[in-house]
Amino acid sequence: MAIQINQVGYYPKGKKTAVFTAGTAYELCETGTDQVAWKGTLADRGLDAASGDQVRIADFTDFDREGSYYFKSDAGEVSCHFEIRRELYRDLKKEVLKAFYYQRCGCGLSARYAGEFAHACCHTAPAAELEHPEVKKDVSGGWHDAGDYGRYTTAAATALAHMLYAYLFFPQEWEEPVDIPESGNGVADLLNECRYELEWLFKMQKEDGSVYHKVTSFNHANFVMPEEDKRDLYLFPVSTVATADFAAVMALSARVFEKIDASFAGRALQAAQKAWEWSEHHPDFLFVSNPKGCNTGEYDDTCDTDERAWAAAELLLATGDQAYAQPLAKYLAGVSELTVFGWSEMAGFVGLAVLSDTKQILPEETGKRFLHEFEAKCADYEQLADACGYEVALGEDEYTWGSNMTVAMRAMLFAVTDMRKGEEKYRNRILSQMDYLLGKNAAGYSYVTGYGEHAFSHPHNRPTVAMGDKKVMKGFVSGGANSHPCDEKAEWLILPDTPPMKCYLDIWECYSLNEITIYWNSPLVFLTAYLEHTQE
Ligand code: G3I
Ligand code: 9MR
Ligand code: ZN
Repeated sequence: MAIQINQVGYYPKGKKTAVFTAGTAYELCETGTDQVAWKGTLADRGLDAASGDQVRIADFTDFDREGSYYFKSDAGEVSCHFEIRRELYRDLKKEVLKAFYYQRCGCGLSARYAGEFAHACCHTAPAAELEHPEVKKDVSGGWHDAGDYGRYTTAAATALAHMLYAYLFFPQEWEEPVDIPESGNGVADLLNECRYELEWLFKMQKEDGSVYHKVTSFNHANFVMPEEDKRDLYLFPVSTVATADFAAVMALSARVFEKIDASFAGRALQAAQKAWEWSEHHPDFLFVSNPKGCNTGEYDDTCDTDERAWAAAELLLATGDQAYAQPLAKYLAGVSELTVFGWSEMAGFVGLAVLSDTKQILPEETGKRFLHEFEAKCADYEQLADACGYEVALGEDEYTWGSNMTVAMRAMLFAVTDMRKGEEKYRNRILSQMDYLLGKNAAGYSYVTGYGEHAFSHPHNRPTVAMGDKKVMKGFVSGGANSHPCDEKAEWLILPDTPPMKCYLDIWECYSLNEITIYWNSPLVFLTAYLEHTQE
């Protein structure tokens, strides 16, 4: 394929571009009638390093008539079909959220809600502490992290944060039900789904306030349905990152649920404070690597200052108690990267806390520092995107495991900066990042299952594989291109000089390219809500 587009489509208003790798002129044709609705010449961008492609751009921003279309080029190429319409991401927004329901652990998925992907109840046996196996605990519930069946605290906190802030900022976007068992209970399904995870997260806290880093089997399950995975479950040692994350996300939940369910909010705040107390009594970084032979996700980290800062900020907002201001300042002083919203670097969430601080409880200088950093980093990413033929804000050396999340996080950064600045250029940058994720990339795939004519459909996902790798649930985001593949199949199939953006295969065995995970979906929960909310 030589014409790469956002396979879902484009909003009528806002930037619209497509990438051609051959030809000099293009026509935009109406699906069905084949009539030419718009035409233009291609702007030659030359050789693009990240993709190795000769890139020519069709800029059809000025064409704003709603409908279904496809492109033709004078080189004889034809593109996938796509739409131009308002409410472009209304469906996608619901589906990327529904994906979390499919990840639920500790319950059965009924045919009523999961259709052909229904399955029986899984992973309900008590888990044993790895270091003291005689200590057993019920930690059932929550979401399977990814294509594996592990449940990891820091990954959970990350996904929850993207989702809970998406509710705090855009509550109106979550009025439509997504068809989960709780739908219709008077609470937004986004919060219903988050609560399913939060109820599990409570169980991950020990009596003393600290929080286990993860609960997994010692080795990953075979490619069986979750209910057939009977391996023993282990609670891995507590870590300071997990405990601070827990404090932060529970305090955030207390704020979000305050007016919805005061008693749940109270429980969350109490748990957050208990985790905070433990953290403050354990100032040294604590994280225990996987013991020999264990291959489940590590979510290794080297610094907990960003997590502690986020916890302080959220506790300050949840309680209004200025006692948290001093630790907030102390931890923030030790953080250099303020613009990332991922599972290892989290200080960006302090910036989201700042944005949600309508009563101006947080120190003014904290707000100023974040706004300044956000703007400055956006300027860097604008340059990166301009340097790339596909207009994605990713450096050539940044196509690593989960590169799609890096793209989505940068789009989030543009979004939150736009919330403060209200400049059209930011919105256009977000649109371009979405374009990349939904097909305007050199691999030619939409990286969301079920969205786009050429969407990836063989995720590294145990239930999908166990069901025969024939049908796939909609709304899951792939990790994406990775120029340092580290699974056997991809190492074998990706040739050494493949350009980074093309280091992708829609093959289920390739877990370092094509797995799915909760915190690659959750940024799209945020972004679709943002874009729907701000559309003209
Ligand atoms: O940041 C470095 C960069 O400096 C370096 O040049 C580059 C070269 O390899 O690597 C970059 O780090 C990579 C990091 O992800 C950030 O992208 C590591 O190599 C890479 O190994 C690491 O991958 C993580 C992977 O686990 C292995 O630890 C992914 O981020 C993370 O999303 C993934 O998470 C897994 C869980 O362990 C288990 N459950 C599924 C989940 C998703 O695949
Ligand atoms: O399937 C596992 C995937 O979900 C994880 O992200 C990945 C990293 O923890 O590990 C995968 O499991 C592989 C294991 O690490 C090594 N042997 C092959 C396993 C899958 O085929
Ligand atoms: Zn399970």
